[in-house]
Amino acid sequence: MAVNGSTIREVEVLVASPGRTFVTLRITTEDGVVGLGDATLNGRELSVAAYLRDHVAPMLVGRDAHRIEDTWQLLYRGVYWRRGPVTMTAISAVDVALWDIKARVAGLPLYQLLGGASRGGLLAYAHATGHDTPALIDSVRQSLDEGFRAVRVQTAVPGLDHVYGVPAAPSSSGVYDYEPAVRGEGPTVDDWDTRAYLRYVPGVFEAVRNEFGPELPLLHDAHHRLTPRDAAQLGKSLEPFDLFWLEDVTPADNQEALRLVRQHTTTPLAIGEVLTSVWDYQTLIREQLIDFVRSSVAHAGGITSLRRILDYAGMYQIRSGMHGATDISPVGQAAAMHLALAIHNFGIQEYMKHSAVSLEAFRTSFTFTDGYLHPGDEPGLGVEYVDEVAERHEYVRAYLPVNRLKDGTVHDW
Ligand code: GCO
Ligand code: MG
Repeated sequence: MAVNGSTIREVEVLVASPGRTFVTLRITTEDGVVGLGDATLNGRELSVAAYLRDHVAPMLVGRDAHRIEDTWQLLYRGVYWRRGPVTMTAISAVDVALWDIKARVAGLPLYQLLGGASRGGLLAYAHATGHDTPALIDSVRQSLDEGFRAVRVQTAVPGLDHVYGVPAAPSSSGVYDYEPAVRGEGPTVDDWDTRAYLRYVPGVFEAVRNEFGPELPLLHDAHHRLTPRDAAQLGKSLEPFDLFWLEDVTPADNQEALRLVRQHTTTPLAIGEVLTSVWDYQTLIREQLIDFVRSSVAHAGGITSLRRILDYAGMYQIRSGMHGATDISPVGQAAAMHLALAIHNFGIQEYMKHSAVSLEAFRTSFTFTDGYLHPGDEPGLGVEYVDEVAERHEYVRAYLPVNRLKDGTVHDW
């Protein structure tokens, strides 16, 4: 292949833990144009790093960086083995880095190449949490004070010591400290009891609604823990509190589980942060079993592939709600914002702010104003990787918690 300015010269896999672990792909062309992609898969980071370093990088050097679709198909179809989070995260990183390069070469912010802005900004939602209802109400108020106009509400459950979305210790910060995943030799253990949860949660939403009135969009994440019947009960019991969405009610493995939930409740359903391709959504979208697609640009095959999922969803009035927890790096968050600004069927954007140290390692140019995100108008994604800072934060292994029932049985986390 003849070498020209857009030929890929170098592919680097950067692993560092500035505040939490991020894997970043950096692709450089012969002309010295640099593109970044987020390759972070929380708790399994080094698998993606090895996949990229050992198998993908050697294939990319010498290719034309502008051939994004062809590269996507090569990495997806060309390996024979299909899908899976490690493969799809690796493909995502390459895809996003190539879009970053193309936009930088064009001298345009990426959203311009995706069709231009369809709106002025992206309604973002915050995470609020508390050990008890007064603490939770304080946490919601804090989010509103920071400018948010939509809030996800997670609560402790009496009788359970450690629950997803709630700080491990009653702390004044109100920040959920399982993000990042816990560093150590193995996973910490959360507790679970579905009946206790189903009894308690509706009262919490009643208190939050009473405090903040009918307008504020409220969201909740059930984090894959319920059976279809339990999920239907939860959806029904939350109907009076008019949720913006109820997320991940059942494990996403079985798409058909959502049929029963849908038949019994009008509470809007969001699903998919662990889904990685359009095939994972086939039944969910075609049968209109969900209202929001939760996949991230970082795990569902990049801009190219998530756009395919969202275009398909748009045919059924299903909107975006891209995953934006802190395990999506600032590169992945920026990519989500460019895509979200350009598509027609945008719904809402999760925005969990990164720590100060993470943001020293990734210089971003996106903005958050009066509850709305905007990716900014720098060429490309608008994110710079600061090697000197990242290199000071060596990789530290970390695990997401596991979940167990009272009798010790492993449950979905
Ligand atoms: C969310 C998510 C996260 C995940 C985390 C796992 O809705 O933001 O559920 O909190 O638990 O991204 O890596
Ligand atoms: Mg979630």
